[in-house]
Amino acid sequence: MRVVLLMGSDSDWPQVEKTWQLLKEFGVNVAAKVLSAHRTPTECAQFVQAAEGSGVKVFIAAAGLAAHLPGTVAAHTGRPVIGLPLAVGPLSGQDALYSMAQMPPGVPVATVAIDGAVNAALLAVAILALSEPRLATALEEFRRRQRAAVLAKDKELQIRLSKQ
Ligand code: RP5
Repeated sequence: MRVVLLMGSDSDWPQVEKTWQLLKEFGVNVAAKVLSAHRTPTECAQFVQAAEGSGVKVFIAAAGLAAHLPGTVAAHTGRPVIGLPLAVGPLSGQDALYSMAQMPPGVPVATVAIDGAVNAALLAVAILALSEPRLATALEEFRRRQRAAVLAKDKELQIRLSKQ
């Protein structure tokens, strides 16, 4: 297993499913797990340490509200931790974003946008791609298709405008 996708609650799954799907599309071996920094602190620490020992390269931790999951994961591993703040509750994810982004010096969390499920997966792939040429090639291909899609949309727009 190369990546672990942790979430603070099973209620988070609809917002993190895209991360899971995209990692699968890249052929990344990923496991998903519900663990809470607050509700299962002991299990969280044990799981992260065991995962690091079994060769997990990157952790993605998604949570909403006072989202301490990525910070807790980062406290227990030196491997890269990607924080995915979720739009949950009255503050719509701003609380989770600040919790993840404002880590104290010494324990970094690479925080993506609120509900940034796609970029969480792409960042994990980019980290793995540093040592896996197959993923580097796949990432280049992803960018190539993305570029082609934007250029095609612009072409369609120009055609529509030229008819007005
Ligand atoms: C956070 O609290 C979870 O990540 C979730 O986003 C939020 C609410 O969890 P539930 O009450 O739905 O289990 O820890």
